[in-house]
Amino acid sequence: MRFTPRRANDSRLMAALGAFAMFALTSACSPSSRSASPHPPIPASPLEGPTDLHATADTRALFFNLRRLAREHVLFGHQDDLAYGYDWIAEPGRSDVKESAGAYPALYGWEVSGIEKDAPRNIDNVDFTRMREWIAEGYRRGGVITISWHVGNPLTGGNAWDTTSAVTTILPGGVRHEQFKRSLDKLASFLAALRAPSKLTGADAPIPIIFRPWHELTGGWFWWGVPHTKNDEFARLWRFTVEYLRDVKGLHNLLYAYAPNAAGPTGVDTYMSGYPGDAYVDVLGYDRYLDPPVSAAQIQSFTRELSWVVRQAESRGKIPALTETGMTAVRDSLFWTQRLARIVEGDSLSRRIAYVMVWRNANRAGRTDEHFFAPYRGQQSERDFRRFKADPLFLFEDELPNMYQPLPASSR
Ligand code: BMA
Repeated sequence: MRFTPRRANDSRLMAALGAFAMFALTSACSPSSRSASPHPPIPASPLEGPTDLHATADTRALFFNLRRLAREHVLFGHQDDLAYGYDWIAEPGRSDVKESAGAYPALYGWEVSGIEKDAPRNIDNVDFTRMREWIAEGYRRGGVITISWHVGNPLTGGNAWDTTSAVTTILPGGVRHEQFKRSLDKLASFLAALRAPSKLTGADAPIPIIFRPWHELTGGWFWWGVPHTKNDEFARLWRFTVEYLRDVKGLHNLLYAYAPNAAGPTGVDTYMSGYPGDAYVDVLGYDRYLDPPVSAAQIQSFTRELSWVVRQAESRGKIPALTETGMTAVRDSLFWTQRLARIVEGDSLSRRIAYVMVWRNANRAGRTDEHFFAPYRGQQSERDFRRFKADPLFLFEDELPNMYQPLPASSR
């Protein structure tokens, strides 16, 4: 693992490096970090801000605002919210969340699978040029942007769900390493093109992005999942990805979200199995979905898992988040207040996640299944969703403070 300081004379950097090196030495070899016991060692001293010591001012402000706001509020997010909905596609201004709750989501999720193949549209048929416009639109209104990457299998050319082991081949020295760097080059070009007037200066600047690569690593359904890797290949892939985008491509508008899925009896048994180290992660995320009927026991276990993630994040100076959740087709008219809100508000720790994002509302045309995770106008949970919106814990876009306004050091 290589972490080359970019400014050797930065005493703050050297202090962080010293702490990190001490933590890395004490934990990298310890069985707990490798066997990923639910309570891995807590670092000597959390990094004090974003992992990128050269993050843009807007990106640094977003980091500190998310971490600070998490003590009192949870941003509500939705995937592909501006691009399409249950019964519309690419209609200006439309949003199923806005049309059912009365406001846009506070956080917008986008997916860039296909960018690595120079495709004009992503895996869900969203045009990349339009996506850049929608990302800028949400940012201009003050929203927060997060991006995932269901990148195709680099060895077989298959999709993300082709679980032919491939991580070894794209690491330095692997047969597809040069190809992988080209994929990262294309991703970097897209991310670098996400620009808008800075919320701070008004000058054209990169839009801060919470980048969530290699997600659901503790599951076996993606080729990058830890079950398809050996030793610390996943952590090495994560560190290479961060160092290449940051240090080679010069991207300083990214916060990196590490997002395992629920796995094992406690849900978080293997959470740290791919953990690359505190110097490479800004957000500790968690992906878990719900199927009806949701039992009280499921609500309680989900609350316990979120509390664990919050405790880990806060002890490391990171941002905790429920990075993907929801119930397919929301087949529960009280899902929002009686299930999701109950899970998040279940105890004093679980409610301190910074955001919760539900997955996309696939357009029903051409589908035989109902694949949506937020209500649309007239959907059975719409009324309950409005009650959820009224819950002061949860913030939609119309309730957001300026997430890009620098916080004084005293209140970070
Ligand atoms: C999955 C499903 C797929 C989609 C993929 C990437 O959860 O929604 O339909 O292609 O995410 O967005």
